[in-house]
Amino acid sequence: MSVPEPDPRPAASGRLEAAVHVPLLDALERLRNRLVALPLPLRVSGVDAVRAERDAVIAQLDDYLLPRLRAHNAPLLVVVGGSTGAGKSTLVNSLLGEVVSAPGVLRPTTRSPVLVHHPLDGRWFSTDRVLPALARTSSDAPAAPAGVGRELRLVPSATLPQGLALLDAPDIDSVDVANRALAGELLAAADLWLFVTTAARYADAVPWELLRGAARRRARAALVVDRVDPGAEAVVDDLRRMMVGEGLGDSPLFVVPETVLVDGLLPEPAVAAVSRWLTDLGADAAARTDVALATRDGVVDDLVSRARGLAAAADAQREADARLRERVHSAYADAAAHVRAVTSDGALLRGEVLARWQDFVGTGDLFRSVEQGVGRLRDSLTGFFRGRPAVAPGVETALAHGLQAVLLDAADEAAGRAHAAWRADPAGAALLGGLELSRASRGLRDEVDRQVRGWQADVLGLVREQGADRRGTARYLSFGVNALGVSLMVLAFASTGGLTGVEVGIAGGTAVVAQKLLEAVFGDDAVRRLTVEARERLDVRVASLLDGEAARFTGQLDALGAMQADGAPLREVVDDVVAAARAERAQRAPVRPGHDGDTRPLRGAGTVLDEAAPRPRRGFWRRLLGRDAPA
Ligand SMILES: Nc1nc2c(ncn2[C@@H]2O[C@H](COP(=O)(O)OP(=O)(O)OP(=O)(O)O)[C@@H](O)[C@H]2O)c(=O)[nH]1
Ligand SMILES: [Mg+2]
Repeated sequence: MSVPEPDPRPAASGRLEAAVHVPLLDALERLRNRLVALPLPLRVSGVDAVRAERDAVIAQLDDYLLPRLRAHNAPLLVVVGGSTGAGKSTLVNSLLGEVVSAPGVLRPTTRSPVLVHHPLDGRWFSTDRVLPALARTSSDAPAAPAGVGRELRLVPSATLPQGLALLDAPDIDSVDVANRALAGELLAAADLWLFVTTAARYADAVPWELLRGAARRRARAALVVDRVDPGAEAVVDDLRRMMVGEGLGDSPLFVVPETVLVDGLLPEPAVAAVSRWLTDLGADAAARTDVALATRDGVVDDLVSRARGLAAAADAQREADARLRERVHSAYADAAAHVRAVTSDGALLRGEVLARWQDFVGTGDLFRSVEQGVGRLRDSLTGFFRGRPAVAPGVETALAHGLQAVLLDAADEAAGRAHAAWRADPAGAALLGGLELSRASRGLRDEVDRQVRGWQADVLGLVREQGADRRGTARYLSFGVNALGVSLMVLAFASTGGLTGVEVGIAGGTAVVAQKLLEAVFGDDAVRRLTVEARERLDVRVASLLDGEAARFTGQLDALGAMQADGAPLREVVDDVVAAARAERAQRAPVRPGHDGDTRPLRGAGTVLDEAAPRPRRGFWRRLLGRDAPA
């Protein structure tokens, strides 16, 4: 794909901006379309996880990445997340100095996320630009503790610097599944995580699973450990060790001591460090952009590898489809081969058929004539048939019954095998429910009947056609089309690969008489050709019967369309994303230090920002941005 020149939109006022990068946006939009259309219909093992992963990747694109790429200079979204009751809502309220999100003793308290933004930033969040799946409410009153989920409450607050928004999320380890899922979505939409835990719960498994995920994709995060009793430094040290061990050694860690709440709020000094840090961030557009870009890059890289995994899952769907089809194909191909064998090696010419054939042609004289040569046979045949009924209904019926039984057995056997193979395969087993596929279809007996009669009519037709120019000959007339037709049927059941049973030494006298009879009328060459033709007509009808039976299985796959699943086009788009992301990173303006924007302090941050001169960044902030880090 040719990558169009990016739209650089030079950064205004000399500061770094996350300019809209058209090729990257375009590639990610195409990635989204591909993912939405990705067929994952078969229940191959692990497909639930794959489907959830596809949804999560799409959500990450919709909730976070595409909105960020479509609009540069959007406020930085800081999502406050963590365990239930860790004090997230209390922290947000305390930072703002007012109760915007109802804290509570009933767990989980926060169900509807609360997004606090500067009044001038409201428009960034009132549209469905970010988190489009959440309905907006904007009541000024704190939400009822057990408010309805799936909505985002917007609260303007001039306490917050412009360019920075705080989102109080539901708990990540909720007993409430919907709450937990929503918390995950919100964290995925964050530019920055403010992760709240407590001295009692900092080692819990669920939060660490999320934090590890954040570290893996280099999402920016800061941790707050709440309710730390005096003298509990060991807890803080242990947490710091865990952070280093899990790849979050560069993330700031804030310690909030255990204190008595005043009007539900933490006292100012307790939140001063967090507050200062956020205020700094709000005041520094370049730093905000830095954080936003770092998280965005991590998400792009993460999506690239996840999309590759989904491409592999699409291939696995197609492979499963092919595997299931192959099982059906092999069961029915074996059935067809079995029918072909049984209907050509003379096996059908025993028992009832033989008895009826002998009723018809008799024994003794005719067989002796065969041994004595064709000339004698012709004479005896002519004599033999003269005065006999021109029909041979017994043989025809016995042949029909024999053929029907063979076909029904073969169809049952194939259905049983295909069914068993599918049942042993999770992707196949899921398709069998409610369908009666373990045996031949109910209507098959009638259909077999129809086809067998059809074939017998075909054979009579062949004889009639062949006899057309000999219609006048005495022999044709004396034997009659039925006797010749039945003889051709008999011969067809003792012939394979263009050779008659007589030539390959099977089927004994039954077929020999039939063959001699036909040769006496039509000649050797014509009989050979007629036999091949009769066999082919039979094979075609058998194939169509068995195809119809197999289609009961393959039709299930056709309906799902996993055959079209293909990871290749998705991988192509992923490659485009990689190329566009590389181009976008290469043309970024160098990071320029400096402050601008809203410099009003958050509550508790006053003492520091009241200084006239720009204050050097805190050590943890440098670490957060990865600057001044030891090589
Ligand atoms: N003493 C004291 N109580 C606190 C502190 N932080 C929170 N609390 C109380 O702990 C309880 C839970 O606090 P919330 O702020 O609702 O916790 P949350 O993390 O928002 O909880 P969910 O919304 O359920 O996830 C409330 O009763 C708070 O008043 C603190 O630092 N000190
Ligand atoms: Mg809460």
